[in-house]
Amino acid sequence: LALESELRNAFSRGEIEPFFQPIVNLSTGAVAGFEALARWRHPVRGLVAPDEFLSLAQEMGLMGELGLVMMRQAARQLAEWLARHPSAGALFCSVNLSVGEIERPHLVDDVSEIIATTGLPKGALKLEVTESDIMRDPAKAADILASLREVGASLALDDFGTGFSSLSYLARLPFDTLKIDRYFVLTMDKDEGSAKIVRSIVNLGRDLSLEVVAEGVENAGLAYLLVKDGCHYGQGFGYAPALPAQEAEVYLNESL
Ligand code: G
Ligand code: G
Ligand code: MN
Ligand code: NA
Repeated sequence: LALESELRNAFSRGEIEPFFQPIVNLSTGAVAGFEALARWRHPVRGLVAPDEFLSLAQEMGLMGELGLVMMRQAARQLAEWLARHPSAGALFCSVNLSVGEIERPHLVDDVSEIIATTGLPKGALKLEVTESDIMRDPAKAADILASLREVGASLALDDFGTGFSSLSYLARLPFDTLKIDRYFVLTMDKDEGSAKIVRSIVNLGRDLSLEVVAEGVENAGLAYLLVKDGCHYGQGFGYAPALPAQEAEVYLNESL
């Protein structure tokens, strides 16, 4: 109960902030973008990980608020980095949208306003949604995703390979990016089944003109296998975990 009222206050007090996990070009190591991951900077408990507050936020109906706070801060941070590091090229930052959030009535207006006020280039703010979230109501999701693209966001399908979306839907939805679920990546060096799934997702991405990002790249051996399979981008503890903004900027600078 105490945690509940504290979490409610955390939003108004600005205690929720994004950390940034680098997404790198696997061939060069250069940072291509970041995934923003929420952290709660609690005045007494210190940094609280999402595992400890996401389900509570869900129960309390605060996920819309979380998405908004994360998009605002991530967009503002990215705009600063783009201004300071012109050599970084078309950097992007992705934010996770939770189950049900793509159906939130004001989402498209909010995203439009955030992109306008931060002046981010088209596609720089990327929204990650999961297959299962899309498949709740595919027709409705398709409309909303198209609107999000129209207002300048790009779209990633998260945890790809774990859900049940049919390829015919995937081909019709306006995604820019497929993210290979980390389970397949983590096991691709030991399990031929995982290796085949990774390869087929990379090929699917190529056929549909989608960028493919491998999650869970925990070591150089996995990065090597991914490059051999034609996967261009990855993220994982082999590069960096989610970092506070200042450290993420140092990582960016040193990768270029
Ligand atoms: O960063 P960490 O490894 O602790 O994240 C744990 C889980 O929390 C991940 O599954 C991640 O997708 C989720 N998560 C982190 N930040 C956010 C966020 O801002 N919004 C949503 N919906 N999920 C998040
Ligand atoms: O797909 P999702 O949004 O859940 O991905 C973010 C989650 O993945 C976060 O919980 C993050 O901490 C975790 N993560 C990032 N890189 C790695 C990695 O290399 N290995 C493992 N096991 N988890 C990772
Ligand atoms: Mn994600
Ligand atoms: Na994932």
